[in-house]
Amino acid sequence: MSSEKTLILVKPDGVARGLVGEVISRIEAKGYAIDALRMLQADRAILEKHYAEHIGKPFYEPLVEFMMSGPIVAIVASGNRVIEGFRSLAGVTDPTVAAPGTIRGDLARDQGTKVVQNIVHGSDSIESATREIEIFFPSK
Ligand code: DAT
Ligand code: MG
Repeated sequence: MSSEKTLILVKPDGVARGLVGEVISRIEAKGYAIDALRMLQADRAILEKHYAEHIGKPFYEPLVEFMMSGPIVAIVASGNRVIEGFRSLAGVTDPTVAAPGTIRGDLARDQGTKVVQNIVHGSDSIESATREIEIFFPSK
């Protein structure tokens, strides 16, 4: 059985604060494999695809602007139930209430911005993971 894959992004706040290694360490410490990794400056076209589900929401434009504000790191991680497992490692969307012990709970807080800045993205389903991996790693 081929193992499940997920798309993880270290967002511009995570890269700017020097937390790339911390995020990778938590993925590896949990026991997931890093299959692919690249640093990039995302453009609007790639983000419109990635965040298509959020088009029209009040935080959509701030989200796209934030994600273009600096380099990001895209990671494909794999392992049984990695999609659910990484979402658990990341914690809930709002870092103020994300549980201590999670990436968002330990490393992020409300910055008073229009979009929540919360260090990482993780795919939320097998369908999302397949779609998102193709966006950031077109050959995989
Ligand atoms: P998640 O990243 O936990 O899957 P999401 O897909 O609902 O959350 O939203 C994508 C990102 O947009 C999220 O990480 C932070 C931001 N965001 C979500 N809901 C928001 C809101 N109500 N106000 C401001 N930013 C929001
Ligand atoms: Mg999401």
